[in-house]
Amino acid sequence: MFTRQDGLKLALAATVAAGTKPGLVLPARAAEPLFKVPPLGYGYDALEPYIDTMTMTIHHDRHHGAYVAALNGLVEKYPDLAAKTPVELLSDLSMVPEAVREPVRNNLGGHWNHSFFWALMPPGGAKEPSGDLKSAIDSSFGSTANLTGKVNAAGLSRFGSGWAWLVVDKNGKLDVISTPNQDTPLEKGVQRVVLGVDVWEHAYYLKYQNKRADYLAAWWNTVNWDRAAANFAKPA
Ligand code: MN3
Repeated sequence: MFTRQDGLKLALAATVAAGTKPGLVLPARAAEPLFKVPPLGYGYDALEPYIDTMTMTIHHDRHHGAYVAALNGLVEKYPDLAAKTPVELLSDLSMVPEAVREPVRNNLGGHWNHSFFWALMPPGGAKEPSGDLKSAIDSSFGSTANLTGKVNAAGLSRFGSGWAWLVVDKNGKLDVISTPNQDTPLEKGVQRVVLGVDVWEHAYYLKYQNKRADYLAAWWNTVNWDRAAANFAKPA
């Protein structure tokens, strides 16, 4: 979804549109915004009854949409940002000018996190892990049930807003981590992000209100383990 090639292409397009080198002057307003909310690829109602249609609609169109709108505003002011891919920027936020580092962390992070999240949940895939991923889960956690318990605990103990993740850490081992706000696991130097769950209240409040544990328990029914296996097999 965010390949280096895409980033370069986009940067080149922005440069051509501006008719000059990136960063020297503000580019002309592009006809097409650089960042877009990716289509879900399935219906807003496809994850019923686990995630309700209204939540999916508002979450995807408005919440994710707001991160993307803010991000496009940032890139308009700082066109050099477009020279790097989202993964490159989020993996090393020190390369982002300090004046916009926090908004980039929040809005590019929000864009990356949500794009990852939607792509993890298309209906119809495997309902449980198998193959290499299953072996790695058993080796690291003992069982899939132990893994889900650990992810749920990470999500429940995240005070306020954030995410819980299953990652392949910098040493190549599976690990469960949590990030606050829209921080991504990429800045932890992980090799791969296998799965993740949004525990912001906006992800569940309409249906589950304050019962984050009930949301997390239901959420596992939406995980497409074929997607998780593909994430496990390739870098973020
Ligand atoms: Mn969210």
